[in-house]
Amino acid sequence: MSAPVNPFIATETRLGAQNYKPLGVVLSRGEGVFVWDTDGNRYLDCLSAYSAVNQGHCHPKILAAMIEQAGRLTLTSRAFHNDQLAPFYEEIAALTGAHRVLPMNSGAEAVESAIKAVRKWGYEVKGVPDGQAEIIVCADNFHGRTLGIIGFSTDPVARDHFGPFAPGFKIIPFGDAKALEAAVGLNTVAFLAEPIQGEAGVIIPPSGYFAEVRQLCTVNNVMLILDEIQTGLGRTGRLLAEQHDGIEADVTLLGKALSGGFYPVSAVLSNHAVLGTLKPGQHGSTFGGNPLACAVARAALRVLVEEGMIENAALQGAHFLEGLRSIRANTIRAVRGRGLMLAVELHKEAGPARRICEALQARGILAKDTHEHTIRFAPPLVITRDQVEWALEQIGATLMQEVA
Ligand code: IF1
Repeated sequence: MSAPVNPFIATETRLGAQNYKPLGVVLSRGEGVFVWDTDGNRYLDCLSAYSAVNQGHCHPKILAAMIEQAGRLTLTSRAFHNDQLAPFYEEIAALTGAHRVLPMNSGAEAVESAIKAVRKWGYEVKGVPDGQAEIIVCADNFHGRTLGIIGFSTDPVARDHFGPFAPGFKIIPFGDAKALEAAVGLNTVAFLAEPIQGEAGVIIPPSGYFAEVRQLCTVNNVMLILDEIQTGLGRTGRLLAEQHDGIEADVTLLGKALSGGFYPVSAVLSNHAVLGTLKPGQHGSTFGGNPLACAVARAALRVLVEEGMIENAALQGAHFLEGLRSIRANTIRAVRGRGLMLAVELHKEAGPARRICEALQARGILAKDTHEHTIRFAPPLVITRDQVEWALEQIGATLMQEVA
């Protein structure tokens, strides 16, 4: 028996580009860790819009800041100054220790902007011959969807038939410092990596890896760019995931939760001369650094810190991880996680992880599969211990049921 056709889904299917295959749920409201569908069913959100709503859905303080600013001034362009950009710079710099900030909109734009900036730094500061700058990246990376970025993706789905691509990138295995050492050359300007690979399935590198990477980059005058668009802003139980490794990147990329999910806001943070190479006219964006984005981002950062969300992510994340590890389903191949960035990888024979996500949906949990066999759990950082307990019961029951 086929399910009745949902009119929203039918229209999306008829009129939209089919570049997504969403679960069959149509959401119309969100509050904290919960979202509701158009029939009024409530779900615990274990995706958080790919970690953009770390602060929880429709956080009242971010909402208030957005409404207040939207009624005052939304966009000036960067042809003029506005009174929200300076305090945004000050607050994000104080929080992260960054020396310079470049505001953009999407995550992919932040990545592209960093690539432009480190190349320029390479030519003008490091002295790389023009046109020869090389950036080292990792296999199984995910940094976004633009042509520049997918050109150095190793995922055929993301990359195939979109070429030709820009040269200047060298791909090495993730988590292998020796490979980085061997790959660095005279023209290497940067090493770009995710602290924990998200799309690849929450892949945590061996401990000590990033300390070695930091050392190699420093010794070879190579800029270390960490893409913290997904791992940043509390997701892993620290403000930035780099803090787990006791290191500081030269360039840090933030996006997603920088607005708490209200608005596309991203930023390139640099604690080196990198952003200093950009001169008037060489880079920009109509919306980047607009007063509405800045006001929203300021509130999003404030509640993250003031409401203890980062500490809560560490606490609840540890409990969630322990709970996932204690599930005795033999379909489970591996459980990984740091903070509230968690994943359960199933054995290939267990069938597609999407089936589990559908079963979880029926039990009131929304989660997303990645790469066929892995389910990610990344709830808003405001999740409580009771809610974690409840989620673990549902996840355990679902995985045990799938065995039978
Ligand atoms: C999609 C995953 C998450 C990112 C990192 C940059 C960007 C992303 C580390 C680009 C974006 C997204 C986009 C989303 C799927 C998604 C994702 F499944 F691919 F891995 F979050 F879990 N760097 N990640 O994770 O940011 O331009 O999208 O703002 O549907 O493509 P963006």
